[in-house]
Amino acid sequence: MSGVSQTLFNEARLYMPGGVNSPVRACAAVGAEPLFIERGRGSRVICADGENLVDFVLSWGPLILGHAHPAVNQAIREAVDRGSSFGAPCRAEVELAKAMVTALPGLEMVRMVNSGTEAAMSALRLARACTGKVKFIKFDGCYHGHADPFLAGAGSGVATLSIPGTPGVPEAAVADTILCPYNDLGSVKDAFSAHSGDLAAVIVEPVAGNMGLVLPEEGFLEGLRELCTKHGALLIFDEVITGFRLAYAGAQGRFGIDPDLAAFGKIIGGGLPVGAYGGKAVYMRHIAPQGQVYQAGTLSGNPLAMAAGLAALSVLRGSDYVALEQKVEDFCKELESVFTSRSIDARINRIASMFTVFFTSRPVRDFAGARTADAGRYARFFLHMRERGFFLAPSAFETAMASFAHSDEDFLGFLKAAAAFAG
Ligand code: HOZ
Repeated sequence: MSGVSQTLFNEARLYMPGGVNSPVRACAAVGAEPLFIERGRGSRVICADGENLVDFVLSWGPLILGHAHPAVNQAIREAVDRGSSFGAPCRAEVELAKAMVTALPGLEMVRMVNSGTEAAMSALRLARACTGKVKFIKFDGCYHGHADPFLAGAGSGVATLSIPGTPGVPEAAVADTILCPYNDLGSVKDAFSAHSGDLAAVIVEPVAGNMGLVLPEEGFLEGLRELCTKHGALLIFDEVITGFRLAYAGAQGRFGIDPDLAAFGKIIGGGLPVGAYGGKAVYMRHIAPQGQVYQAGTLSGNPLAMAAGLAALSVLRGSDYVALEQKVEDFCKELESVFTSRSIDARINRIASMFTVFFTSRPVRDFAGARTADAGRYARFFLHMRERGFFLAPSAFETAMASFAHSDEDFLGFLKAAAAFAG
């Protein structure tokens, strides 16, 4: 890091904890300092020092159309000319809600909020209210934002920074959080037996994206659906990452599983801060003011975020997800052979436009598996790739994102740079 970025970072540390507004971007886990990004276009970002990088972080997922997509930017410009916030209903929120309900098979009603954290937290509150039960199951290494009950066995920054326990979170706040290993249906059955009658919900990332990328094994999500139905618990899909990325119909559409509730964020805001939760009308009707479950927000349904999300979804509706997935699949196969042909232990998990390189010899199907990966080698890989013009997630416990804006040259360049790393 040099010049402008260094000056900015020094100043940032005076005024903000760690110099950042969200932990992972500090890049400490890979022995680097944060990128101060000036602008982005398509697949690339330009940093304050002039560094020009092909971006595989994409704001952690929202930018599936790439940076500064013209249709999204135009929608934001038009919206801001009409006013930035009203604290009252606007047309765009109705249109975005309708677009989401039309796209996602499990969604009958939706409530807009401002972040994925808020969405997951509110979905859990609703599940508890509807069932009259308190305990819930979450999976080790899954991340559902930073609301207190989810900060047990959490992935993302909590895993990246190896934060032990959850300082500031009272034990009582996580006492009703039952942890199970991802992809382990047996342990979920055991939890239902042990806490029979007490479980309000099972919350799961249908494809886990916060312990690196981990795919659900055959029968796992179906099994969760069956167990929830059998025991009167609600199944909550956290689709903050997978919504409109795994497919236009999300994970629920792609896997054909019908969750009771789901949380969204990222892509539905087209790059602006947003979240949403929704699901079956029979549950959503309990939200105030229709029902008694309180949840509110001054900036919820914000006209700029709604306009950006709506524009993004309009473009995505006609986009070729299958072609993008094929491109990423071909690329990942090549990438894995770049490593394995040089006797470097590497496993690449991938689906749709997401992938994670795990430097390990064993398949990664849960958080314990993700932890077997060599984080030191990942850090060296991150630094090597950044020097050659590629921005990867600065943590071994995150997911690389590709976009419709990534070109064949971007993928080929990545492979060349990775080959140089592999030696
Ligand atoms: N929780 C996000 C990653 N899964 C954001 C990380 C950050 O910005 O620090």
